[in-house]
Amino acid sequence: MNTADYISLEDQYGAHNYQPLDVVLERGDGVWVYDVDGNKFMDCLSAYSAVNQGHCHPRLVKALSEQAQQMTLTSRAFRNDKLGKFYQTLCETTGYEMTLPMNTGAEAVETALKAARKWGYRVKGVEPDQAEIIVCDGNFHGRTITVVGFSSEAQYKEDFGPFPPGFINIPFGDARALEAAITPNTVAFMVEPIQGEGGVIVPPQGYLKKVRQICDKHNVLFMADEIQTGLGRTGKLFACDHEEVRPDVAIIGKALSGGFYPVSAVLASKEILGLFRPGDHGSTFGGNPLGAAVASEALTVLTEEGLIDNANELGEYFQERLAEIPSPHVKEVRGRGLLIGVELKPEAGGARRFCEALQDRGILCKETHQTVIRFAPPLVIKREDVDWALEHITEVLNME
Ligand code: IF1
Repeated sequence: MNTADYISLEDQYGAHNYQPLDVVLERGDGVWVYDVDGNKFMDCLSAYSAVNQGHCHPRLVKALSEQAQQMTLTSRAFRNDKLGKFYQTLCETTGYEMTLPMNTGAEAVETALKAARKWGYRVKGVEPDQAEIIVCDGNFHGRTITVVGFSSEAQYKEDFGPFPPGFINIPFGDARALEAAITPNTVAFMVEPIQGEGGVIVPPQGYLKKVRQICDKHNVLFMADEIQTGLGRTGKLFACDHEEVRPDVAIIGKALSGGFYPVSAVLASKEILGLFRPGDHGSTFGGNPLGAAVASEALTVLTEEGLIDNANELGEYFQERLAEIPSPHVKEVRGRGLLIGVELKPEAGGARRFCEALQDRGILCKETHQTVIRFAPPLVIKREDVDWALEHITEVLNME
């Protein structure tokens, strides 16, 4: 079978809810991936920041395969011997008191929304069914009906309504709009510290600090969706750490398992997560021993191997060097750590053709919002890899 055969199989039997680049990958190692025709590429997407630890990290391969031979799933009807240790590692690494594990990012977001509403009714004293949660335009928090219901992207919602009420949208990066939108029924504000899908949008300096103050003043929970920005991607454990701000609720996923297995989690205080009673919430797979074993190891790898500092150092270097590239097409280079967006001018003819040209030169990345090329390699990347990529990126950004 060659690339075309694999693609036609997918096209015949699978729903066409994606338009991937025509590359069929079969193997990965660190920042490198290999396709079925024997081509080698640098992965500059990292599965949307899920493989921060690099493809097939040996310690994660070991953790996964050892645990797979021991036990994979118990359900939460019984306890397992990996869950407590995972909780402890997660809480000690992040400094939160409690956690609630799920699988995908969208599930963790739903869990956080439920937690916020419960807190609103039980602690803040909001009347039943009146809770309001404020979110931002340009958000991306997942694909469930509740979550797409407050998306500002028409395509994400079209044909999927009706949607649950109780969500209010405000502009991203605008602290005044937040304060103006708060009512006595507001229980939470949920925000991405840097909007990923929105086009790698970094809010104005001091925004998150102001959000913290406003939420404190009005007794509203500050909930950060760190699913994409968290776990080292931006050069700190959390993107909120850049402003030395601690949200009441942090939502993580993706790199929590190093891309081996879907593991997500909500992190918060006992005041918030302690409100859940048996039967309130759950998941067949959430907190399973396979996920717990892999996630414990994935967190340890991040900290022990210095990947967060590497993201900080090489992210800054990568971004600076990208900004120096003389190119007729580039409007702006922005981002934090190894979450970098290169926005092209409207007349550049869209980012997709640049991604395809990069693919031809051995670099895989994905456009977002038609005009932004996102560079987000695994955090194990080395300086020489960045230099290699920059040579090719320079050529591509100078094509006709
Ligand atoms: C797809 C984007 C990235 C996320 C944030 C929650 C979730 C995501 C901040 C949901 C997921 C993914 C999903 C993937 C594409 C991707 C994405 F381009 F759509 F925006 F990363 F940039 N919060 N993001 O970024 O997590 O349920 O998927 O585990 O194709 O939908 P999930």
